[in-house]
Amino acid sequence: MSVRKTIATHPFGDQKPGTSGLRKKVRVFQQANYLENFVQSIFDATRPGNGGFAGKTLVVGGDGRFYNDEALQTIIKMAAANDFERVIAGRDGLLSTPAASCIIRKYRAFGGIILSASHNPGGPDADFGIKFNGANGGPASEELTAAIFAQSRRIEQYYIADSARVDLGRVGDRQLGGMQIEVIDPVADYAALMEQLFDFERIRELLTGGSFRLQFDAMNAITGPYAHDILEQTLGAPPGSVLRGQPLPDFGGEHPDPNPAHTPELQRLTSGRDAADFGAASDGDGDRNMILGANFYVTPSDSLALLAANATLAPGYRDGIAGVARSMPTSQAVDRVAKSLGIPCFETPTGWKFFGNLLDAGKITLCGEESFGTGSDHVREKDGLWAVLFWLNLLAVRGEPVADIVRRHWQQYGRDYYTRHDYEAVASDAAQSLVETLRGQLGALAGQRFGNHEIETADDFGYTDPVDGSQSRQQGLRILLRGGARIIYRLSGTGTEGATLRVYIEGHETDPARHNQDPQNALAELIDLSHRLARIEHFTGRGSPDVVT
Ligand code: G16
Repeated sequence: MSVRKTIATHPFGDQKPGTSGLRKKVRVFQQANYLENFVQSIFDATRPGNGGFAGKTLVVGGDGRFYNDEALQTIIKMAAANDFERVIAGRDGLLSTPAASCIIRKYRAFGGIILSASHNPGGPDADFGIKFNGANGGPASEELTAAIFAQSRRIEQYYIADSARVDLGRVGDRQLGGMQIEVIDPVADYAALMEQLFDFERIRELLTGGSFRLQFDAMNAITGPYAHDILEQTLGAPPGSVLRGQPLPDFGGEHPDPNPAHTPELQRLTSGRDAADFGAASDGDGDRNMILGANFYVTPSDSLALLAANATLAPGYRDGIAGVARSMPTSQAVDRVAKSLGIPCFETPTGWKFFGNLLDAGKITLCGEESFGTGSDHVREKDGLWAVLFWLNLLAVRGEPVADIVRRHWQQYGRDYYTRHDYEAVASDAAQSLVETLRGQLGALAGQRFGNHEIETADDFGYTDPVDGSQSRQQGLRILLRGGARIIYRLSGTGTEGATLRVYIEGHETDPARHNQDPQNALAELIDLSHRLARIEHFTGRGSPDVVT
C-alpha cells in the first residue's frame, strides 16, 4: 500500500528548458524539491482535462548517469501519486533516448520522461537533465516546454507516493498503490525495430566475412548494451568490436561526446595501415553518432546527405523517401541530394523537436543535424545506432570503402566544406552583447565585400512550422555569401556553464581536384571573416575556439 502525500513547495525561477529539456549541474537537481517541482510541472502542464492520467502509461528511463537511479525512484512515485495507470521502465532505469522514443510509440504511451544530459559529462560535479516526450515519441514542442516553464514558476505543491524503493533490477511487473510498473529489457524492442529497417543478413555477411573490420565506441555510455546485443551477438561482429561497452555513472570520467577529440582509441584503430574499415561512436544517451572510414572522417552533414542519396539500399526505405530536413546550421549537402531526387528539403531551427511535425505529417522521412544527429520517421528522436546500421547496410550492398563512397558523392554533388568553432563557458553577458551587436548590424551587411567574398544577405533566422503554423524567432544569425557559402552564429541551448558561442562556417567546392583539403585550410578566409564580422576576440577575450569540429 502507498499513501499519497501532498508536499508544499516554492517555485525555482530557473527551470526553463533549453534546446533539449532541462539541463543543469547534478548539484542543482539535488536541491530539495528541485526535481520534484519540475516533474510536477510536467504533469500539471500535460494532464488531460478529461479524466487526468487515469488509464495512461508513462515510459521512464535514462542514460544511467549519476543521479539517474535516485531521480527515477522519485519520478515513479510521483507518477503513482498523479494517478498514472502504468509506468514502463527500462531495467536498471536504463533506456537510450531513441529506445525510449521507440517504446513510447510501440506501447501507445501517453508520453515519457527521459533522464539525460546527452553528451555532457556525468558524475556528482557534472551534468544531469530531464525532458518530456509526447505520445508521438518526440521531444515536447516549444509551446509545451513554455507551458511547463510557466507552471514551474507558479507551482505550490507536488504529489508523491510514500513508499519503499521500487526494484528496477529485474524484468517483470510490480505494483505501486494503484499503478502497475512494468520493468522491461531496454534493448529488445529497439533491436526488433532495427531488424525491420535494415538487411541484417547482408550486414552479417559483411561482418563475418573475415576481411571487414568494425569498431564501435560506446564511450562507457548507454549504447554499450545495445551495441553488444545488436552488433556482436546478432550480427556476428567479433567480441572486442565494441569499445567501452559498459555504461558507467560518470562515463569513466570521460566526455561522452562522439567527436574526434573524445574518441582517441577509436581514432587510433581507424588510422594507419592496419586501420579498421569502419568506425563509429555514440554519445551519453545514444542519440548521436559519428561515422569514420579507414583514415577518413565523415562530417555529420555529409553523412545525412549520403544516407538520403543511398536510402533505397536499406529495406526500410526501399520505396524512397518523401522528403528531408536539416537544422539551419547543418551544411547544405543534403539540399543538393533532395534537389536531384526531386523531393522537398526543409530547413528548421536547431533542436530535434522541430522535426516532429514534419515527420508526423509524412512530409519527411530522413532528417539530421550538424551536431552528430541523424534519424528518420522510425522514431521521433535522432538515433545513433540506427545511423551506424544504415551505414553498415550501405557498405554491405555497395562493397566499397567509406572514403570511396564519400568521394564519389562529392564528385556528383560537389563538396560542402564545413566546420564548427565553439567558444565554451564564455561569460553570458559577453556572449549576449556579441549576438545583439551583430544582430543590430545585419541590415547594413548586404552588398559588403571582404576579399573574394561578398555578402548577399544577412538575417536572424526565423521559422514558421509548415504543419501547425507556429513561429520561432531569433534562431541564429545568418551571413549568406554570394555563391552559397555561409557563416552562422548562435548560442548553444544545451550548456550548463556560462554561454557557448557556436560559429558554423561552410563553403561549396565543385572542382574534384580541390576536394582533398583540410576544411580549416579550405575555409581559412571565411573563418577569418567570421572573427572580424562578430569581433569575437573583442567580446569574448578568446583568440581561438575551444573546440573545432
Ligand atoms: C540537442 C538537440 C539537438 C541539437 C543539439 C545541440 O542534442 O536535440 O537538436 O542540435 O542539442 O544544441 P545546441 O547547439 O543548442 O547546444 P543532444 O544530443 O544534446 O540532446
